Amino acid sequence: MPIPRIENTHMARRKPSSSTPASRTAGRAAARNTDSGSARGVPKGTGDRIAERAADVEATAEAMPFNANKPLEYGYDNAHAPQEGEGVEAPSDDVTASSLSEVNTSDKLGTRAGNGDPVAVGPLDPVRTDATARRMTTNQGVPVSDNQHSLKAGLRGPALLKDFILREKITHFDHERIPERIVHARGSGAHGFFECYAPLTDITRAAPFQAKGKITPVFVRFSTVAGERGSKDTARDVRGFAVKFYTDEGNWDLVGNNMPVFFIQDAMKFPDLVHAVKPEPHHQMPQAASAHDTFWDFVSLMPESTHMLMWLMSDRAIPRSYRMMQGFGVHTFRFVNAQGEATLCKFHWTPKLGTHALAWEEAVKISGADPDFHRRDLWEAIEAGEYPEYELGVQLFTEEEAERYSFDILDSTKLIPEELVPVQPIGRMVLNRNPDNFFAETEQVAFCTAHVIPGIDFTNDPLLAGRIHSYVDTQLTRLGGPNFHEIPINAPIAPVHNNQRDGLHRQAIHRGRVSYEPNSLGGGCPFQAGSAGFVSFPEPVTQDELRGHPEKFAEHYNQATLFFDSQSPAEQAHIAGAFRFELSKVTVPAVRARMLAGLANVSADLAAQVADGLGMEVPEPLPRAIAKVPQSEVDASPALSMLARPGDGGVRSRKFAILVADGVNGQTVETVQRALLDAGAVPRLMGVRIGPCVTDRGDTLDADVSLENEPGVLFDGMIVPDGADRMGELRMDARTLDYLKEQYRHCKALLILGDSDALLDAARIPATLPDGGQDPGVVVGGNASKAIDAYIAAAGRRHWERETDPPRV
Ligand code: HDE
Repeated sequence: MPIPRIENTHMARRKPSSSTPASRTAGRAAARNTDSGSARGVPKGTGDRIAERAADVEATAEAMPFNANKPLEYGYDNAHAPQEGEGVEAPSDDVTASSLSEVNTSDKLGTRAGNGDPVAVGPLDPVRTDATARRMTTNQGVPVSDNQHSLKAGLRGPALLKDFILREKITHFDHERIPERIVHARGSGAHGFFECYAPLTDITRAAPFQAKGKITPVFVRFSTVAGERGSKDTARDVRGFAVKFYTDEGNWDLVGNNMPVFFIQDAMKFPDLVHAVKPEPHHQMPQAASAHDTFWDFVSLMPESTHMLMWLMSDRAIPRSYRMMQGFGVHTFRFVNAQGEATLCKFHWTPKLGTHALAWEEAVKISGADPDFHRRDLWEAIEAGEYPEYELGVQLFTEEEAERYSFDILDSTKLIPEELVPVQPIGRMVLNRNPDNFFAETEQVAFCTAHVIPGIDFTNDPLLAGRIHSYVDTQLTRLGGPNFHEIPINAPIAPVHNNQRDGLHRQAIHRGRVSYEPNSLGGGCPFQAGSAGFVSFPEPVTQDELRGHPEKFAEHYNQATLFFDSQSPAEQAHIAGAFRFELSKVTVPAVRARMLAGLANVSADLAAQVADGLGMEVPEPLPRAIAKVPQSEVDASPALSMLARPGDGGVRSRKFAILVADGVNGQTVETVQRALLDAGAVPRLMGVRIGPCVTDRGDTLDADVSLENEPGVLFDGMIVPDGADRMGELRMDARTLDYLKEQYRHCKALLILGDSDALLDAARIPATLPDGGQDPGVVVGGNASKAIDAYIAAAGRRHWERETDPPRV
């Protein structure tokens, strides 16, 4: 068959050329070349698009006869006042276009491009996809006729290599996983917003803090540190608390933790720390746990980690929920105002629901029953409209004040006691939307301490310096190249324009030929922003190049002692118990002894308790690295106790199990359920198995969880309604008593109604505290509606005062 001839419609419609002087014709003809041009440029008004464009390019370039900013690039004063770049508007779109043929549009090309922002910049709508009412296709958009069978030569014949549909599907599947984060691999994320309480213009020009009520979108990722991506949520560990602010002036990442200090003082030691805490390299054990030889060997040789160890062994390391833990920026940062004046600053997030913890034994059991405990909790709360909320506070201080402190504010193993510098609330963050897709958002989000915006700057904290390098570096491998900023979750809502080009997975298609600056062919664009851009705080550098730390860094124990002494008796007991547990898992006695010698510098009492629990003597305290220990500013900091922040949530969004079986008092269940729902709690009916059970009224209740599928550790409290006598099934099930005992042992509130109090006796649960007082967390009531009120008042917290070591129940 002959090849069809395509008619050239443009040529067909071309006008006959007018009578133009020969020199002009030469100029126009030259404008058609891409390799050489006329000496005189091309005149306007010829009506020829190529020539018109050449004339416009010439006019644009001519508008910048020289680089006016050049003289301003030199000298001390100019360095402090960067100039805005020069830019001229091109007379036509053709000037900055890549080609004139861009007028030829199609379904693929869309319209003729303007100088728009890359597609991922701005709201996520353009990249969110949905297959509702759509047919299935390959990645090339080819409709798939059959998604059940591979292509074969005959029904019983061999599969064929040319089955490109099967091969595409399998190949993509083979590459679904990407490298996990080297630390903080396990995490959960959510979208939300930050709202500013009042303008902070006198201390910072940072965009989120410029007006009362100003809203900035955020994405938050909470994480554990040591475990792998699929590890349990309730490990004893530090929690990551990373917030990406999508501000008008670009992305700001506040990549913090739920503890205000860190193990080490210098980034140089980070790989050593992480190697020590991760599963040991020879056998890859233990997973998501610090309770092993290498971790304690390392930290016992690094006395600066002692303060952080106190936090790690405290209840902070086993939060009840991501919604119930604080967050901290850890390092000292700098706020900078429009005049270039700086104020030193520490960031604090405080949860509205207060700070609450699990019991250690409970955390261990939860990790078996529901390794996704914190992920599920966050997801369910947001789906239910119980939006987690945190207040952002700052400690503000000057360089001069900092110099007077007994510790160095560049040392990340130290905090600034709130009694010394109060925390001032500046805004709130609300998490009100779950991600659409875990991988696309929570896994691919790339936080980075180097992502700062005008108004926020670094200090010389040597730990922070290493982080500023590390986060971008790690994304290059994890997200496969330098364009990870274009992944939709990472793209800012502020426009992005620069001359960076190409690289793996580039998404933006840049128009035009200009990818350098200065230029006149692109009208000088994009031009530098000058003082409207990010201007680094001009901190003077005066000392020799060297490796070392200032003397104040050598004091390692004052704040560890401050932390321990500021805890409630129950929290202190938990710290001692945690050290005992972790060190009992160490197999080398010398490491244990070294750690005990370190603890002897923190608290004689703590060291004695831990030593006793390990069957050891307290050794001589470790020698100190500093000859003269500076006097601390405060002896006690009540703000360091979790109990100082009960929050205002009560039982809101907490889960309660109401035990039901045939014969249960239907009226009581109804009353209790209603009261809990009214208080914002999540009541669930727990039966021996899921499904219907018949109440004493003859109506039917539907148990949605069972003793088997949701162990009691997953609930914040338990209620046994009236009717135990009749509920033979429950009485006969040994797990009922186990559950009651566990609830009691983990210091949760119990409500036992009517004749069900016999179960308390059977479980040998006392109604009195060890000191003989009434236990407010064991409510044994007659009248259900009164009793549930008393119960709700008691059930928003743990009743640690009931604890004994070892447990009596
Ligand atoms: Fe990180 N840290 N870190 N870190 N960190 C990472 O970045 C690093 C440190 C923190 O949810 C990595 O993208 C160094 C302190 C959080 O995606 C990596 C040093 C604090 C997250 C990295 C530190 C943190 C990370 C691994 C010492 C609290 C998770 C993957 C100099 C203030 C962010 C990644 C998320 C993640 C390096 C110490 C918090 C390797 C070198 C101190 C919350 O770049």
